[in-house]
Amino acid sequence: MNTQELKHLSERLMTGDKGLLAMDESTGTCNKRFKALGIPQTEEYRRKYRQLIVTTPHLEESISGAILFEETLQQLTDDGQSFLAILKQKDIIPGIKVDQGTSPLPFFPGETITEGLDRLTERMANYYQMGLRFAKWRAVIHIDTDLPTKTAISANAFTLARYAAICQEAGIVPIVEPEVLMDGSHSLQTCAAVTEDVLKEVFNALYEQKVSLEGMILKPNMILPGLTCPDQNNTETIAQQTIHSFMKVVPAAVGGIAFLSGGQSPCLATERLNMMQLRYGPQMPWPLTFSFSRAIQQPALEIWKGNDQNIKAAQQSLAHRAACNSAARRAEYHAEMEKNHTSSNAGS
Ligand code: 5MM
Repeated sequence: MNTQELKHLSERLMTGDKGLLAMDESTGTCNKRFKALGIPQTEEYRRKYRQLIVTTPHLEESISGAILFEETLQQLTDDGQSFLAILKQKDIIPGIKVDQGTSPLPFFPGETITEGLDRLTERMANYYQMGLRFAKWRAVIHIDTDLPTKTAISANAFTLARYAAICQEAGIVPIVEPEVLMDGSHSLQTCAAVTEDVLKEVFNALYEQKVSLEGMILKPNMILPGLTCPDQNNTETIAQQTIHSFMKVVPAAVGGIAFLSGGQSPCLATERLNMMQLRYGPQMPWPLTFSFSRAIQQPALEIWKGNDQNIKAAQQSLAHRAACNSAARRAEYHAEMEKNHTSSNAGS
């Protein structure tokens, strides 16, 4: 493992005021989002959509890296350029989702384990050859009565650490994504306690497997009340609790933290990131940014709807959301920026 190279790569991903764009929806997830908007669920429409994203003007001003799905690696634009080549021209580092989704965890109803370790070493070497320099693996943790169990937390932590070690051995920066879901009526405090438990277990496993923390990026959930919790806390409280929890359990050596949006509305996700930077920016030991999928893409998808005539407007929306999140990273985001962008709150 070349730890210096990995550290340098993670610094490039976390550079300045930029963040990551997650465009790695698996076929099932992408089709589900297309179906809701009446977009044909075909490979060609997925290609058209990913083409719209990677050719968006000014995207590179806010985005340092894009996480891709396997299918996208082979796809070309209408004029025959590979998506990977376009990203590289824009100096956006291409990454790849390498997990193969979740399966039920045997004997633990309601819980899941992420699949994809089989032959990962071999796959990773291929990805490196293709020019991919970072990867992503998502573990999913459910909150419910008596959930999550210790077994689900430790099985997922062990698997995340195995994946991260395999990445680093191949010269690829791992994005480690343990997502505690927003689904449910749990409180902010419950989300904080569960997220802290999960992160403690994840960092123990990473340590056991000799993963270089400087050469990895954590992609966590923000600390939020459940979607149906009657007490929806304000932005100030969410920012305070999120940073408080992470300061307790995320080692200072970690290359960076890049949040998932998890189903928050685009504006709220931006506003909360902004508040964290505004109140706690100078105290944080790690760079803190975004790695959103829905909170960047959903308004653009709703404008595009599969219609070529809407491409330009959809791209403007995508670049706008990316720019708002970049402003949030500088603690300079404000509601005025949403004027003339009426769909900014879509997609919750
Ligand atoms: C939690 O999902 C990740 C971040 O997206 P949001 O910002 O929308 O929460 C996302 O990267 C996710 O891992 C990919 O979309 C792949 O998801 P699937 O369900 O297709 O494996």
